Parts: sequence; C-alpha cells; structure tokens
Amino acid sequence: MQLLGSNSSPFVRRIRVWAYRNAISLDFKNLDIFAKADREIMIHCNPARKIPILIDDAQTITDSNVIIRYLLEKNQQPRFNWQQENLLTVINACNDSLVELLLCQRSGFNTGDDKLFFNLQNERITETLTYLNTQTTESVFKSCEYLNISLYCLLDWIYFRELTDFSHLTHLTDFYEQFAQQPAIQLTDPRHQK
Ligand SMILES: N[C@@H](CCC(=O)N[C@@H](CS)C(=O)NCC(=O)O)C(=O)O
Repeated sequence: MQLLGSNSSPFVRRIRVWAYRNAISLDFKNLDIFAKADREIMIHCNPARKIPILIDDAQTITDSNVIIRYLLEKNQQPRFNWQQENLLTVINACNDSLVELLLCQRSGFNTGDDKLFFNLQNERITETLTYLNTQTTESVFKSCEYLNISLYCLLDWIYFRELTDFSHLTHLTDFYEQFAQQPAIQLTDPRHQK
C-alpha cells in the first residue's frame, strides 16, 4: 500500500503513526502539494485536492477518516463507537479550522481581525481544545488508539507551527508529554524529516 501525503500534515501523520503501531507496511510518498509536479500527482488521485491518499492496488481511498475505516476493516479491527466518532469529529473540526487560518495567514490576512470567518474559526479552536481537555482522561477517549494518535498529531502540529497557546489546558499538556516518547512519534516528527 502507498500513502501519499506530506511530512508536516497532521492528517497524514495520524495514518502513518497508526500503521506503524499496527505493523502495517505503508510506502510513504512525501509530496509538496503546492509545487506543480507533486500537485499533479495529488490532483490525479483526489479531485478534492487534499492529502492523505491511500492507494491499495486498484483501490484509491481519500480522506483520513475513510482511510482509517478502510484500514480497520482490512485488518479485522472493530470500528469506533459513536462517542469515539464524535470525539474524532471534534478533533477534526479543530484541525480543519487551524488549517483554514494558516492558509489565510499565508494569503496575507490578519486572522486576529474581528471578521466573521476568523471569529468562527478562532472560537471553534478555543472551544474544541477546551472540550478535548476534559475528555483525555475519560475511558472512551483513552481506549481508542486512533483518537490518542489523532489528538497527539494535532497538538504537536500546533506546537510545530506555533498556532495557538494551550498551556493552560493541563490535561492536554500532560497527555502530549506522555504520548511523545513513542517510537512512531519520533519516526514521523516533521522536524526530523528531510
Ligand atoms: N478531511 C480531510 C482533511 C485533510 C486536509 O485538510 N489536508 C490538508 C493538509 S493538512 C490539505 O490537503 N490541504 C490542501 C488544501 O487545503 O488546499 C482528512 O481528514 O483527510
């Protein structure tokens, strides 16, 4: 199986970490999705023009949520329960808003301006992180490996890109420190990739 993505994407990293921890071999191709040649590869595989993309023989699967479902099923692992799906939705919402704001910043906007779009994203980021802070100690969260991985990848990406300060959310900072030591985390750290 081949995984198309980038070293820095938190959505791609989730899949890489999960695969590593479950001894599933993925041939990872790092793309620069804003450079012409690599962008062509991404567009060819995904009309939605986003990564990650999984290619398994003739089957192409796009979107991290669908990719993990595909991999769980292929490896005879149970699906997430509905509470876990909801938690994943919250992690995704936070991650998506941060991606949108980063793209706005790179487009020259001041995302701290009092504008509806920025206010909605900033509010969502604050509130989802606050909510997740209350959930990391709950068994429904702790018992789901992929949720742990996805939250860690989000938090580490926030640090890496210096996106927001969550140091007051001590369950999140404790969780981050505990999870950081794992080999799969070190191997996929965007700071250490070529
Ligand atoms: N819902 C998607 C989100 C993936 C996503 O936003 N990927 C980013 C990279 S972190 C991307 O490809 N962005 C390209 C763009 O927004 O143009 C998933 O879970 O895979």
